[in-house]
Amino acid sequence: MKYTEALRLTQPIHHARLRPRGALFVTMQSTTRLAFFMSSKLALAAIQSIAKSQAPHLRARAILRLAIIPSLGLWCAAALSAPAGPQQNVLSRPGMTLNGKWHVIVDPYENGYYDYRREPFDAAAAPRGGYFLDRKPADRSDLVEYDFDTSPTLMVPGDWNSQEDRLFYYEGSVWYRRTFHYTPSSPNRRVFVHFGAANYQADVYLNGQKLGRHVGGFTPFAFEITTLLKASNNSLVVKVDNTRHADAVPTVNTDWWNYGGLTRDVTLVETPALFIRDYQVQLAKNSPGRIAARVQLDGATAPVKVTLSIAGAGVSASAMSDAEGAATFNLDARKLKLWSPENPQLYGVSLTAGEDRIEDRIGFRRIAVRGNDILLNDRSVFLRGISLHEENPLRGGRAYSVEDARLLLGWAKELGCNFVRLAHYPHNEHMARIADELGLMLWEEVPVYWTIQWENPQTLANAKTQLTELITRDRNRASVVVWSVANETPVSEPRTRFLKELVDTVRALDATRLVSAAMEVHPDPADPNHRIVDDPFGAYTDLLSFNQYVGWYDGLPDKLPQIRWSLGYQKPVVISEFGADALQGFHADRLTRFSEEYQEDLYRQTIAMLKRIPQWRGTTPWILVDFRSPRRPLPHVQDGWNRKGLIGENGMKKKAFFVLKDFYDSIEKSSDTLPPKRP
Ligand code: GCB
Repeated sequence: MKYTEALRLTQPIHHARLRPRGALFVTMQSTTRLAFFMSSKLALAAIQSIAKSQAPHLRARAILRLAIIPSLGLWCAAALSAPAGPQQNVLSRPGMTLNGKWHVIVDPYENGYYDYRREPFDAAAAPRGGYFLDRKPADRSDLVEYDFDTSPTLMVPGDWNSQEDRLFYYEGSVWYRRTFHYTPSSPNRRVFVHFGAANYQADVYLNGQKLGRHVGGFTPFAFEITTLLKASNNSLVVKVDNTRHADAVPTVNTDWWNYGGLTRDVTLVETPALFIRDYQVQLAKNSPGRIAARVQLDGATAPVKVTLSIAGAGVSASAMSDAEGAATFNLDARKLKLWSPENPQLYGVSLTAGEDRIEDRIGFRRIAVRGNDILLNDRSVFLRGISLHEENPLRGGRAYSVEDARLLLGWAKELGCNFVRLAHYPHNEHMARIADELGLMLWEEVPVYWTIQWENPQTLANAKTQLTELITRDRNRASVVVWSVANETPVSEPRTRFLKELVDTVRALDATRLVSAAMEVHPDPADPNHRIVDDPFGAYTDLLSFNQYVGWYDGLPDKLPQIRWSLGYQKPVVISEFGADALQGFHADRLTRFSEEYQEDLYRQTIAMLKRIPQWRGTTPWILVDFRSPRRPLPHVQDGWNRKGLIGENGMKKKAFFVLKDFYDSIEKSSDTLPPKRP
């Protein structure tokens, strides 16, 4: 079965039965929510009765004493604000899609969030305003200055910039609201609302109650809504804010479009009370021929039998969960056919625990480095790659769907790639799943880009969270072979410390893949043709990856034959970027900037230059397709597009596409798993 056929989220499940709200199924979150609700109600009632019954001086003291109750409420509200932990493989769970038209209110002054004293409405024990209340006037005299029902709509998933001309450059807050009916399929089920991503900050409310906030524009998050959900007329409101901040990840300065909105799928996900929250089923790192698996349950109060089976490989085993609700497996995997670009073998994997059952399609392969080689399943491999932004130029805007993934990764296959760098932030989950199917290895990355605040602990925590959410989502994807923690960050001690913490985070979460970062090159003041890579961070990565632009930002392509390299590490070199802008269809001689001929010549000469690096083991040139960037204003040439694509915004291939394709085809013919011939 293909991955697309396995998507089961488009069909709503309607059942008439009511859900019991037994104590066992009230989660921590719902308990605190209840406490908050009760405490604020109690406090209000008490204050009203004091106000009616007591003398003024007694009144003040009594009200002061009661202030403790709403504070308890506020404490509880704070406990509500974290999203539920990450869930593995939500795409295969039953539930209901919330994709489609959502009503939106554009709110540049954040009127719907702050009162006129700039206090957030949702910080009050009983909010008196705020668009999240989704109010209607109670009668003709009632004053309500917004109305979702008559406000315009935007499609979800989708960025707002490419859907509405007036929002093309908009950076700020937009409120999204969607109403829905939903009854879980049987009693005692739990329900979560899951967001593939919202750029950059999302405040989420259901039926007027705050579920919490998520920060970070490219990773998934979910909130449990079991006890707040009604059978009909639920109002789900999300304030999405894509304002750039200096202390954020990414920071204010990037070379891509800051698309805002609910950019990925939104779904209701239904599970039994006890369910499989997370799992990692991969080959064991140090024992070839064995699978090491860990399954994490949610809602287990006693040991539970967990089974894991891979029917196609005759594997089936069970284990009891431990005190943390985790079950571990170590299984014989000698019968498995390994996943590779030539044979992207995936196996149906099923996991069961109690009433829960979840199915996945997983590939098994080994990736490692040895000396200057990258080993895929113990054979040296050359990474025939390309970089890619998450944009569909033909429709415009962020890519989000299976079809988008097939279009973009299909172009990479046409180019002869076995490897794709998903730059510069986590792309949607479909990308990794389609790459699994197509046999493309992936480099996945977090937006630690250029000038992050290296000494700000909140910025570090933010980067770690985004990295954790990405790895948790994709660590069962055979396609993912590299986690990259940064791009072109300026060398300094605080920056290296920051990045080292990210490497530690990766290794703690997933020791089976390679770690890298796109580093920089520096010139030798004594020799104009000498380039050096000696970033101290290179000591912590598995690959020596760097971006270099000799011939574009650094002289003209004629310089390329003279360039010599000093590389500070004996590691496989993967050139994470090189390239030149070219406007598709603009033809001139090879020294005319922005012509296809300039780009074509630069590719030819760069490939020849890179062949002289003995430890060269792969590259991801910049970039497969032109992409939007506000840094690129040159009229009639760029018009707001970075033109370094090998394919234009119109989907037409430029001449350089064929230069790279010829090179990749020649490697493939000589041997797919050997580096190119050294000169
Ligand atoms: C880079 C950056 C990339 C830019 C590219 C360019 O080095 O990593 O994000 O888009 O250069 O086109 O200048």
